[in-house]
Amino acid sequence: MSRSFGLKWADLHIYLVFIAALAVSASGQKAFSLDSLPAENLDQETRCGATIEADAGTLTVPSVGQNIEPGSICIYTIHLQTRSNFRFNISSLNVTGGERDEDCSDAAVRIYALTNLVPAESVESYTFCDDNPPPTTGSFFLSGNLATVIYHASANPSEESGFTLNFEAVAFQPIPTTHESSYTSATTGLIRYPVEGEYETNRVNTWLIKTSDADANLQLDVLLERIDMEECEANGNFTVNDVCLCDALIVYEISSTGILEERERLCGRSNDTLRIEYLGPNFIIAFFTDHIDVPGQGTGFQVIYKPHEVATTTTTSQPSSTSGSSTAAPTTTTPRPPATNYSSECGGVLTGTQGLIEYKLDGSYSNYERCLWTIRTPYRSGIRFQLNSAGFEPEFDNLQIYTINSAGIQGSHVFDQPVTSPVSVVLNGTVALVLFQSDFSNYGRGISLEFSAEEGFESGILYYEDRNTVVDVGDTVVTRFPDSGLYRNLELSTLVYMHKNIRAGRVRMNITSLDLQVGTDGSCADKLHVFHVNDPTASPPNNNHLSRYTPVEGICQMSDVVIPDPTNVGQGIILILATDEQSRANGIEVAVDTI
Ligand SMILES: [Ca+2]
Ligand SMILES: [Ca+2]
Repeated sequence: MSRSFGLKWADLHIYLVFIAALAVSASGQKAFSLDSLPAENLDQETRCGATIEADAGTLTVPSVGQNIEPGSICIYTIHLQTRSNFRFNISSLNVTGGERDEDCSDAAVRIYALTNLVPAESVESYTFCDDNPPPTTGSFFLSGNLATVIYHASANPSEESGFTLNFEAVAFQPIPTTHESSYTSATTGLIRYPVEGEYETNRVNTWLIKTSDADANLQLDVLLERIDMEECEANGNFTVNDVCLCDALIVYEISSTGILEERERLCGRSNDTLRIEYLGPNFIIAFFTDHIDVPGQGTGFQVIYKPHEVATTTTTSQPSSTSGSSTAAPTTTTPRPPATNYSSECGGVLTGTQGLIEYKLDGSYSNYERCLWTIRTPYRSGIRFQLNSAGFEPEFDNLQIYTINSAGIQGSHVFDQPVTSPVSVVLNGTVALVLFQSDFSNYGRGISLEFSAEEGFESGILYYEDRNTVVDVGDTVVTRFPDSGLYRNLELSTLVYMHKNIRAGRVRMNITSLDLQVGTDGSCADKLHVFHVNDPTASPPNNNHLSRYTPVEGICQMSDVVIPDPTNVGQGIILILATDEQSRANGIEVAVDTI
């Protein structure tokens, strides 16, 4: 059984659940330990950073038991909650590269004020290390209510390396600013703020994107779109240079040595897409709004980021560097992507902008195989599938690809011929099911199938989760979806249950709970689609093993199902949950076993 969770952070509200573990009351004080942060998709070992929302606290780096990679960086954002202006003191500091290092270039703790109220070149900041220590008097101060603390770990750390930073808000007058913050290490993402309607005034929101946790060498492309926010000019009293003093979106890049640099500052309105290429792997997006409650302030912005795509170099000529060599045309070697993008198993979830399935590539498949992989290219609107090789029995054994949308199956393609040189197809969709099936006789070599996301983006889906479960004889799998709480708006999620061995039986499903939003006209506003994997009833060759079980319009409440349901049976069962942009409910619970 394999199971995978998708990115689920596009709306920062989801992260407030995580942050609740850190949040303290306005006057409370708490030590922040990374251990108290719930696991995201990443081991604590590799994660180094957090968002902190409090008026006072202590940041200890590393936290107990934490192992910080030499030379890596850790990033924290601190949002004061009710008062502004920071008082800091550093109660312990052991930050040194070993050599004399007055400019702290080998290792450092850096603190920056993040604000739209001063120009980029005037931002307040501090840099400390052993050879440039904090003031001996203890305290030092920083304006505003938002700071970022960046730790550049030494490449040659000692056991004592690290620091302890205490902070508190010192302004006397409380300020009624609402803060929200989020942290992610996902290498691809979409931030739309607000998800719908107009943003609220008097807020500071940050998104800390630290993809170096996943890959320190990433370069990112960041697209800023749908910019629609208040600019001071609209109120008349400001010069052009001051227009971003009211509401503003700022993109801060953080270098591999922990130096923060403002890359973009935007306000006003634009339908153009602003593209930042080759951004480093770590950045902060900060959105500031002022206290002026002007109706119609704007619908916010959208940010899409992804690894920079290197243009594919297609070698068409003989290799030029091999003198005297008589090799044939160069063979393309496909580097193996990370594990989430790669499968050599019979089925699973692959997520990423590209990936590879190699199934029984060096041997033969068997008769009666059924393998189903779920492929997700997050927030992208098309997927290219390239079959590099396959030794199918023509027509009777094949690879069936189906893309999914809120209506069910969106597009499909069947590869049913042996392949020795790559063939490819592009299908519209952001998620696909890939079914390999072999019939009762005659088999051949396995398959190598690559996928890669196309250029376009799918912005109609904000949330997803894909699960893919292999059910063996005697297993009973009970799934509640979502695990807890309500499902999301604009969600498109998939649940797949495949029988491990179709010669040994089939899977059976009972829907034990179904609570999705019903529209005012009684139709399903949010819907569940069920498909079965079964042999077609038509004469072979058979290239469509998926059949719809639920009505075309989907199902959404218990009156739409029967229990027990003796006909909800197949070699595999596929559930698709598709929700609209508003009103959420509890979701589904199903019990799956074998017969
Ligand atoms: Ca066959
Ligand atoms: Ca809904």
